[in-house]
Amino acid sequence: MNMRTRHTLFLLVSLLFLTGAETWAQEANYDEEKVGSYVLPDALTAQDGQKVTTKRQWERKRRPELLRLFRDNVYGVMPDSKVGTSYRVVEEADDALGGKAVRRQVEITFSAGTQTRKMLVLLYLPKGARKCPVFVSPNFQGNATTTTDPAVIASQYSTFERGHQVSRWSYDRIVSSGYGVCTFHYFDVYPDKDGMLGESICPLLGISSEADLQAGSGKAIAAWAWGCSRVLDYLLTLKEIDRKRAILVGHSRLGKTALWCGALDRRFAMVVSNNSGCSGAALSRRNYGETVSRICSTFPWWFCNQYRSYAEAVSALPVDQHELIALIAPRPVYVASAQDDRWADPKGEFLSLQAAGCVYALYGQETLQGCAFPSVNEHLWRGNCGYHIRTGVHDVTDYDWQAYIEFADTRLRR
Ligand code: GTR
Repeated sequence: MNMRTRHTLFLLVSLLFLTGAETWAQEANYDEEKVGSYVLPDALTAQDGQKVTTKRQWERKRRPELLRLFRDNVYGVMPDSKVGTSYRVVEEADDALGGKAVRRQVEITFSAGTQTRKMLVLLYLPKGARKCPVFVSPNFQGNATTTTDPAVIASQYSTFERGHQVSRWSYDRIVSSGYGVCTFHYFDVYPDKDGMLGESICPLLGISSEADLQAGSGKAIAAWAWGCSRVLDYLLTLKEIDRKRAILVGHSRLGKTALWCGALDRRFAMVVSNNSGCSGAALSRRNYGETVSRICSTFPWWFCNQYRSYAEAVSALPVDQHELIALIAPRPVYVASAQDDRWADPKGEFLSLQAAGCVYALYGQETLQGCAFPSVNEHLWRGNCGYHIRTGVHDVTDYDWQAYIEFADTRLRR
């Protein structure tokens, strides 16, 4: 095939793809009138019908039950198998971010038998930090895309140029506010493409192919969540970090990941979902924007296999996403939406956080129950539940980081 034919073919394929994407977008419902009615599962009614009225009943019975239901029907988990872990500081300097920060880059090596896998962690700490709070947030395109800092090493699977997503990372503001911040490329754990199970961390944990998956086995989201917990293991070895103030932040698919990881790993003292949308913060039963049906057909490798069985029967799901947020209670949780990110259903994200309130109330906290949907760029914070919808598109901005810092400042006291 000559160059010209190739080029024409490429244009044709792109056109087909774009028309396809448009059809999907047209099919998505953006009309509030057409959302239809739905009944959410009650976070405070156990499967055997028992009503949960105390935090003890929640913690002893309903919480573990919901964790199992999310594991078996939505995300799955990584097997418990032991992997060897070693840390190697590959680069360190104390003059980063204009002299404000210590930069440390650490290679984590996981091993099982003869297999190994490496993860590269980038950490900025306020200079002289002792027991500082820390944000943990995986990135989409590789560590070097989060900054223009020339010393940051490119992540192994990244093909993007340095600084490509710099606008999403308010490192200066974070460090100036007294917080550490730590990131890693999510591909280091599980490359975000179909058919990558065998090329992910999973083989080290005993899952090399689809045939090894069992009920409750997770794939990409579960693996990314596992990765966030392993980074936290490392951070907890550092004297500069306050082990009681680690905050997990994730955007979009990594916001879904943050919520699931925060539910599983209670060492994260606060969890932030930035524009996580369908199968993240947004209620699945609301037919608005992206749906379970759509997400299961586009991204089947994100979820446990059982999730697909609800694609055309969302009302049969034994859970909805407000219960995922409730699994974070009583810890601070922040859900952020963006006005033009209709695909993620901002209202569904808000309603979900609001509905999680009944569990926060068991802990005697104020909640968003009864609050009206806020105006854009207004902070709606009650007790440990924080929400905003900012102007703009699906993204992470300095506005968002500023809110997360302020929320953490007021909720996570030393
Ligand atoms: C979209 C997907 C969303 C969201 C987003 C992202 O294509 O439909 O669920 O996760 O990707 O991660 O940016």
